[in-house]
Amino acid sequence: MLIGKGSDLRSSEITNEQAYYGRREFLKGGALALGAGAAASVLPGCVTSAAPEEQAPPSRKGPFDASETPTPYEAITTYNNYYEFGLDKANPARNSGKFRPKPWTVKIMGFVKKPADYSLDDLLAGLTVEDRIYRMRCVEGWSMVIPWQGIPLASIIKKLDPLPSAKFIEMKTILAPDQMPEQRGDALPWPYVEGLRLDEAMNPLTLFATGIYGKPLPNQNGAPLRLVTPWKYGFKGIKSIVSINFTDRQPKNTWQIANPVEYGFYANVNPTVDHPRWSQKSEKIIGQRLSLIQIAKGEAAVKRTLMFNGYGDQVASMYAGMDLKKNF
Ligand SMILES: Nc1nc2c(c(=O)[nH]1)N[C@H]1C(S)=C(S)[C@@H](COP(=O)(O)O)O[C@H]1N2
Ligand SMILES: [Mo]
Repeated sequence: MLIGKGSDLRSSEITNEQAYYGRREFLKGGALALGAGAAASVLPGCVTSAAPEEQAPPSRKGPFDASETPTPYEAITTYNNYYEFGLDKANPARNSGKFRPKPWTVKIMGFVKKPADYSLDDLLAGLTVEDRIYRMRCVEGWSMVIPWQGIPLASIIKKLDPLPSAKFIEMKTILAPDQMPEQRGDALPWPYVEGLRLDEAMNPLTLFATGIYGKPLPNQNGAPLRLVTPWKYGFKGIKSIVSINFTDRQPKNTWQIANPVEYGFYANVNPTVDHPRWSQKSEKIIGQRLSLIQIAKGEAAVKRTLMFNGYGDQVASMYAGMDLKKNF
């Protein structure tokens, strides 16, 4: 069954990944998993005789990049949570085609020296877009590995120059019921809101993403601007952001408002604190195509969930002395 997944390779996803990495090795890697004729390559001798580039992970790994194989573009852009466009994973891709991410304005307000309505271009002017391959773990128990393009939120915040009284930021998604069918219903209180402590917002891992696989962010992934905090559950990653408020009070976030027993402010990935209705000890890997080499290495479509999603070295110090069972 896992081997069979290899034959689901679609030309669209091959094209996207190829364009991103600029090399043909993905084609070869996919082909390896395809035919029964390749079965002999599970034999150890054949695995080691594979050409080096077939075994090599994608190039351009930076210090922030996860070593896991990125999830195919197809899966990242068709298996989504974006309730404004529908509650099923397939709905955001189907229902967001007419969403208009351009022109886009972001309102900056609160305890900050440069409050204003910024066009997206002005907000990001002078800042450098970076590549980051991050693990992404949804609170529902599944995960992906996503090659983002984006701007560290710290550089945006420095440019806006917060006042000393600013301790948190609160962000909002656009309210546009004419473009977002589910905002005409009451599945969640709209607009979607999220918050971070200022030090979390300034952490070098925290990104405002503008692209995936080197292409502009698709609507279903939160175009034109969405938050990425890879050590937190995916729901912190608020999409299509239209405002940032610098505040002295801990803001509430949408899932906490909707269900405070199950969802908190911090939402740090934590395998030792189970969700009231399910375990958080492991996660299903979405869209994983296993090559025979990966099968031979014992990789599986389920993995153990890591504390802080594996980013403890970069983030654990921010929570020193805190009871993470209470502050979930
Ligand atoms: N505005 C808004 N942002 C949102 C959501 C949402 O429903 N609305 N879903 C969140 C959840 S639960 C997850 S797991 C991620 C999913 O991001 P992805 O679809 O790009 O993988 O977006 C988060 N951001
Ligand atoms: Mo999620």
